[in-house]
Amino acid sequence: MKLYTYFRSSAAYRVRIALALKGLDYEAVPVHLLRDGGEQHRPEYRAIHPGGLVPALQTDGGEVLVQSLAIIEYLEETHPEPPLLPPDPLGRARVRGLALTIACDTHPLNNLGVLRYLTERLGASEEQKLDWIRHWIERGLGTFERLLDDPRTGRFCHGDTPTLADCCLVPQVFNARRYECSLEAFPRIRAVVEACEALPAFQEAAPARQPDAPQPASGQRCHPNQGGADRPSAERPVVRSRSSFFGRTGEGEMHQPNDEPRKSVYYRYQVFPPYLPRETEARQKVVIVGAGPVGMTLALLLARYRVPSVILDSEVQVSEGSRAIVYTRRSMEILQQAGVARRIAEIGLPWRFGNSYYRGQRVFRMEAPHDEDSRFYPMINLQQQYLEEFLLEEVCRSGLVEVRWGNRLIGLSQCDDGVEARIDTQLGEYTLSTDWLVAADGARSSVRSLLGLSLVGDSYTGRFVIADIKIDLDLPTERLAFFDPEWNPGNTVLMHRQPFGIWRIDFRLPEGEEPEEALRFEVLAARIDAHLRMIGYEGKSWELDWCSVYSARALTLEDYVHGNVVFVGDAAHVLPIFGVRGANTGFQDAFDLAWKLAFTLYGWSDRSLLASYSEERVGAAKEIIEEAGRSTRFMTPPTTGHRTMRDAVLSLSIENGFVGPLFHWRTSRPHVYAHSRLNARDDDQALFLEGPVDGAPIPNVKLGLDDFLLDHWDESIHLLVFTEREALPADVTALLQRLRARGVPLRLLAISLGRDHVEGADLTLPDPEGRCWRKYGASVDGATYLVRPDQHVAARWGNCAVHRIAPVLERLVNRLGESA
Ligand SMILES: Cc1cc2nc3c(=O)[nH]c(=O)nc-3n(C[C@H](O)[C@H](O)[C@H](O)COP(=O)(O)OP(=O)(O)OC[C@H]3O[C@@H](n4cnc5c(N)ncnc54)[C@H](O)[C@@H]3O)c2cc1C
Ligand SMILES: N[C@@H](CCC(=O)N[C@@H](CS)C(=O)NCC(=O)O)C(=O)O
Repeated sequence: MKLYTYFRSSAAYRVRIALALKGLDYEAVPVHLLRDGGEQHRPEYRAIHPGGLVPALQTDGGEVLVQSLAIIEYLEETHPEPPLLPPDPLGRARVRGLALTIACDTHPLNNLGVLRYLTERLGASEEQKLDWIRHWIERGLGTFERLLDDPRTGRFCHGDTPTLADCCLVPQVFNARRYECSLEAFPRIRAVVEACEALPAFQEAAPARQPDAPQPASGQRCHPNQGGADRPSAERPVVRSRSSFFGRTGEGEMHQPNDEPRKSVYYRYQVFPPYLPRETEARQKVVIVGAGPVGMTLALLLARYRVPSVILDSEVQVSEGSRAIVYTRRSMEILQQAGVARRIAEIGLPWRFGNSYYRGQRVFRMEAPHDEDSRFYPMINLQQQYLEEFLLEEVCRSGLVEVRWGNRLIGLSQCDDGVEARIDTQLGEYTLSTDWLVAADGARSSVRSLLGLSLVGDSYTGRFVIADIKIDLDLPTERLAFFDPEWNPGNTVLMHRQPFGIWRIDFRLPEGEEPEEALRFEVLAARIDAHLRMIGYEGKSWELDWCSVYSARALTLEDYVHGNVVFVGDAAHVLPIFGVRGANTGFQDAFDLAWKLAFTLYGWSDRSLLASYSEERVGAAKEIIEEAGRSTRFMTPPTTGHRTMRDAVLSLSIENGFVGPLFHWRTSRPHVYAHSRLNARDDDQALFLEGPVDGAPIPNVKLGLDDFLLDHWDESIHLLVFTEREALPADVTALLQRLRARGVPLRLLAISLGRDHVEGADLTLPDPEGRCWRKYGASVDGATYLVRPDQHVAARWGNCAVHRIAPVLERLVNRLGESA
């Protein structure tokens, strides 16, 4: 017998299980479903299976059978032992019913041809495709789980021996794991699958055991994580042929990113070629999974320490749709360090006012603080694709970061001192070893699933439509919020201007409405027209660029460091976008992590520095979750009580201006690491009436025309000394010199009212008007701030004394302590 098969085909997998259970020998002929557009479509194969699908079974007499279930029934009739169907008609009907729940109602919806139609013909994004896959698998397995709630279920689906139903269930669960569906809700399925997987027949039939399955390119296996590396193989290969139907041995090509440029009315997407290494590679220092805003920012911040990194991204182009459009001043300060702030400022739209309307009347006008010490506006609007493009340009310029497009992380295993990652590309699979792996792979993080980690927090019931339209509106760049608008009573509508004539309109889906319905063009257009009518632009023509449905979630991992895997950005936390928290929070993660990871890699500090990253950033996420919960409840009151309260605040505010601030939700702001383990125990907080406290980010100060304090910042730990003396204390400069000799980046900045040069300082910043002195509350000569590379204060003192500075420096560079 010949079985036309493909290692990952779950229909072929069913037949392989049946053949193995019955102990039948056969020749496997691999048909590669992806290579060159799919070998199953070639005329030679169509002559065997006119539908161009696997499996097909050729009997010894030359007959060709198609359809996995028909093939298994044929095997059952020709080789009745052991039976795969029960002896009684009712039992047989039950087993066939279970099998068909998978084979008819679940699997076909996720077939390769269907998925390609979705993305290539209907324009579904990769994310929508994944959503689709998971939806149908979870629905199908849900039905199966309920059907297993039956006294006839035994160790296996029906009784205590495997049947046709088990032959179908196990491959479907393989698919479910592959697409990271949660099996949490299916305890009966899990128990049955566990029993099946313990049997040699099921092990032999598994995809990883097939000769056409890709062999890892290099590296040693460590401890495979669930869903990660292949199972160890036992001997007794049933499948004999390694050569493909078309004469080539198979290398994996499963991951198929969408390589059609995404559609947009204003942005031209560039498609990058997928990457596969030609030969075994040396171990990397840092592998970052995800070329989103946070992954690329981290790579650039690491490059400042000469730490090279490899970024993997499953896609071959930048973000679909505008997504994050509002960046805060703090983000710009961080992006300035990454080298892209100027680019963003060139085309971004800065703003600082927000207007809230209730039933047609303006009830509150918010003004974000902005003064001459601000290099950047409180907010700047720019579509995420541009931000990613600018980051990518800088990444390429850095010469230290390699971006590998079309590289999807599918497995990982950790050893004591590193991580081994398995990567799937359309050109094949390979393995990459690294000292550290950073998960920046977004809200649906594969790394999180591979490590079996769960997020904690809240998900809110409200779902929101986000639509970007191109329209010419003569409105200023300000945030507009419309509470209880007449066309959408009880809900909230937000509007934001973006560059290139694009406006985002963001509103809540009516209760009970499905996202598909809300995104149907006619439905969406009617709502956009109604909104334009309400704000006085009736009949104005517009063009839709992108739309999506978003649900508010406020979730975080409890710990961001797991062995040598570190989480950042949306992979670490998923936050509501009200108050522009998504990407903006991620930049702060990256800034906190970059120096700590670099210091650990260089051996200047031990892992406790990374523990401080987790503590500080989990603390920040939890604070945001608390605040965001309030904003979200205001925007989308979850109960009648919340709605009554909110409406009361809104109506009162029409008459009483003081009420307005009550409902102004807080926007993203930098977190103060007040309880950081890195902060000084011995400082002089009380001596400072002004200025940033321990753990706070330092404020910017204008020093001259187009010259600000933070423009002078670099990757170092900084000692800011406010002094009028000729020279800095010699023992302090000597201490820094000793650490610098070991490579630690340290800088001494003197801020002087009258001097251009202070001896011992790496840089003297003249502050003739005393603006900087005042802002930092420096009231005595020698006032000193010890500031971490991420611009957060570690300590401040009224004098510049080596015995006070040394212990705090030791917290930051704790493996060089003695020599300091
Ligand atoms: C509709 C919408 C509107 C938003 N508006 C705002 C806003 O106004 N302001 C704001 O701050 N935030 C906003 N956000 C959130 C913002 O887009 C995210 O917070 C931000 O993109 C997170 O960046 P990230 O780099 O952590 O993850 P992502 O941008 O999600 O990047 C993750 C990357 O990882 C890749 N990846 C995923 N899995 C794998 C894998 N297995 N192997 C390899 N690569 C993988 C993905 O292809 C992707 O490129 C919005 C989000 C949405 C959906
Ligand atoms: N109902 C069929 C399904 C066969 C099928 O969908 N096979 C998939 C692999 S699991 C296939 O060949 N897909 C190729 C394609 O869609 O181009 C069976 O059970 O045999």
